[in-house]
Amino acid sequence: ANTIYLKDYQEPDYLIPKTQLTVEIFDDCARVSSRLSIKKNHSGERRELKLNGENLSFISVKYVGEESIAYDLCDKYLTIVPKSDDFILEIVNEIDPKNNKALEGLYQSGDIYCTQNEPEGFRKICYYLDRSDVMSSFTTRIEADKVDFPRLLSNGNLIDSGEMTGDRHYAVWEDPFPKPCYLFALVAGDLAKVDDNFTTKSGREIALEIFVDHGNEDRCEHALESLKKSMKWDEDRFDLEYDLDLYMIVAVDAFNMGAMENKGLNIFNSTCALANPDTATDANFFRIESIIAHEYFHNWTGNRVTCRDWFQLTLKEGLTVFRDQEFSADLNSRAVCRIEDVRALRDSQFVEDAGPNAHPIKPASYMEINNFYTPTVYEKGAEVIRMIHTMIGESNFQLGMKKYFDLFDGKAVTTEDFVHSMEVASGRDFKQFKRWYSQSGTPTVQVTSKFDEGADTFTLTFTQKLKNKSDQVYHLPVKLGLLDSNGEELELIMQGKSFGTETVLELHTDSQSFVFEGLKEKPVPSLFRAFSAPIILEMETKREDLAFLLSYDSDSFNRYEAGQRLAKLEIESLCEALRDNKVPQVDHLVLDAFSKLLRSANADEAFKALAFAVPSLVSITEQQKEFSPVIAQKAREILSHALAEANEDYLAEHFNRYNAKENYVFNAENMGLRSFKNMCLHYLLKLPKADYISLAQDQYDTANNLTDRFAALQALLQTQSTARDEALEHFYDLWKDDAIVINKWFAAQAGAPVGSSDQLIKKLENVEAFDIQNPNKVRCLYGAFAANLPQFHKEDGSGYHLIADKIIELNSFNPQIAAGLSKAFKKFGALKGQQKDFMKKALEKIIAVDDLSPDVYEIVSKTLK
Ligand code: BAL
Ligand code: ZN
Repeated sequence: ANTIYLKDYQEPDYLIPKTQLTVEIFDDCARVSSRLSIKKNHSGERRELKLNGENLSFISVKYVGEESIAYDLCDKYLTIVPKSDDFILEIVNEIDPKNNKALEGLYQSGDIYCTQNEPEGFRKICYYLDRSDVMSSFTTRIEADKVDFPRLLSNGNLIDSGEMTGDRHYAVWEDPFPKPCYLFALVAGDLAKVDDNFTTKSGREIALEIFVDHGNEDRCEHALESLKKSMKWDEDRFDLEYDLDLYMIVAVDAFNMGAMENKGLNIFNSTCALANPDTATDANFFRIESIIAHEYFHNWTGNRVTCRDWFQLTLKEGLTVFRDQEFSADLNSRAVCRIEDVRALRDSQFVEDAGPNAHPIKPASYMEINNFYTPTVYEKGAEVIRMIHTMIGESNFQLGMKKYFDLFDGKAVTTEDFVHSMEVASGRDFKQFKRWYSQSGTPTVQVTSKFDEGADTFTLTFTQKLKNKSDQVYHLPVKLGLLDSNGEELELIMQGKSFGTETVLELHTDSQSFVFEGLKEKPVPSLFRAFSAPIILEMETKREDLAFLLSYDSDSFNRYEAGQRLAKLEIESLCEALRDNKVPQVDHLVLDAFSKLLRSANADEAFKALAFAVPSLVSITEQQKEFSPVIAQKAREILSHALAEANEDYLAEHFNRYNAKENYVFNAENMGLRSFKNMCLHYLLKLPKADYISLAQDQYDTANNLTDRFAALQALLQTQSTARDEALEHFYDLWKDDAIVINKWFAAQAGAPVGSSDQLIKKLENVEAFDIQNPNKVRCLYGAFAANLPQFHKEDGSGYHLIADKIIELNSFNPQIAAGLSKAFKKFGALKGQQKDFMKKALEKIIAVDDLSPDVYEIVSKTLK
């Protein structure tokens, strides 16, 4: 596979100001006729024009009005030597959407034709300059059978439509905004429409339309509400208004990604759009709200201002994730959102950054760009934007956004252009800060403290430890406060100046000290509040101080963090005891601290549900000196069991208190109450009592929403009981024909702490509801199994071989999904002995495959290195 480098970027030799497409859909193929207005884009000699094209059946190429043209055709390019600087080409080709199982370009999902063109799918539709810095005004005519394809959709505004002979019809769409071809979309099919409208702040009426399979009309309301909230929020907080008169969303079942922000015509994975209380959990409702928002926000940060090239992907993704995170935080509980965002960041991005496929948020090279739609580019990218926001504040950040649009609206730009806008608006220098874009790995910040009793000073010293030899120190913000022994916030005084009770310090050098004055007693520091920088904090803190912060820190994130650090210290001790064959004893200080939190009056249920949960298995194993998920899982269970036992009465009582049979309403408060109740249930089922199994069984049977029903099923999945088997059977019978809901049944079993195994996976892949060609099902069965660490890393290597075989199977028709699954082998470097040999064999089996895609090759070869 070829490696492509950022340093080799060159401006395009030609531009395509205007694109006119005609797409005719027939039974056995689709015919694409394109009329491209092309213009030379440099002042020198005319060079050859190389149009990208893959998997296309070429038919003809000519200049408009002429008969023939000299051209060269290979499997990747159609090349001509232009006769002038400004000309129109007419090209005809055919494609085979029905057999397009890679789900890139134009393909079939069920009976619907749809497209996915980001990053490089458009070259699978027609010959084109398939690069994001070529922006064009598109007009699209679609022709198809009237009965099978009553809906014909593309970007922009519908300017013409009508009947044709032979039961066919046509529609013509015009998008007034020039765009790169990755934002082109086309949908044809028999879809139901649910509509609504939104009035913008300047008084324009926007039609909102959601297209779904017939029968799913009652699952659209939440997406529509979320869309209206997003439109309003972007006006209120970012002063950004929608620019077309129509906003369409189409939900399809077969989709590689979550959703796609095509101009005026978003295409969504149905899991990320459709919901009602019976078919979606709180987590699904929340995620749908944030993805609808994310795609909507791309209209400005992504579409109006787009990326110069794919190395700049974080320009639009990091910024848009930051925006969707802020949207969710403004609409729900900011504290809960931040905790969940950081938890996800650490469990996926930190792991990626420590593994064989680590890359900077702006990679310097790639073999296959599809492999770079990663937690690093997205979530770490959002953290980098967040650090700028933390350092310059909301009002300067908004001035920076205004500057960004003033300078770059309608252009394809770079991350430097974004940072430049923020520098101009804030008057700051972010030269050093830009290292966050080009260096990979999570930096560690070591902190030591010293209290000088006579001088009444408290000194904090921060030292940066970088991941790679060539790395240079980062510029980063440290938001902090100091607490006195009563848990009160202390005034921060440095060099005689007061900074209130909370401030943001900035680190620039490898070691920096800050002296706080006027302190009569040694304070307890609360550092990196709200997770102000994506770093690993290394600081020796006594268990007593962590318990204290868990009770008193005014920063909710750090309160949560103190509890997690305390629990991790305890789990580490339990792992040691297990390794030494000693009887593991849970520390009373830990149990008391968590029991106190559970009863605390100054925390809400949503927070308690997060803070009372033991740390994730991933976050524990990432800190282990020797990677051993089986021991870590045992230690986790011991702590969970002890917490359940110590609080049994309280959990049982509060489970009942919140077990109200009210109608399901999706809002932050009710979500919090449900998550607390289901957390209680989850802990109660750690205790071997028939009463609690009945409690879960009863909730499963009587729940009036999927959140509670599915939580009961998951609680039962911790047990080996007939209730578990009955619930699983019932769930399958109820939902086997529902493409979305049944996936939860696969994921819950594949990821279960009890009962999952390679044998079970082989059984589940044979049930009727499974389909390896559907990416959602692959993620829910094989993906969930590969994320079930004790199972995937089973001593006999069976987990590795199962997943390797599936990667090989997927590679032959959907390389992108195969490559995604290949990332499961990321702990290769941390393994030892026989376990490592088993994984090595599995990886070598993959790499030996003939016709291995560049997608899979890139991931696996880097893993083996
Ligand atoms: N642009 C790909 C899907 C997304 O990030 O919105
Ligand atoms: Zn995005």
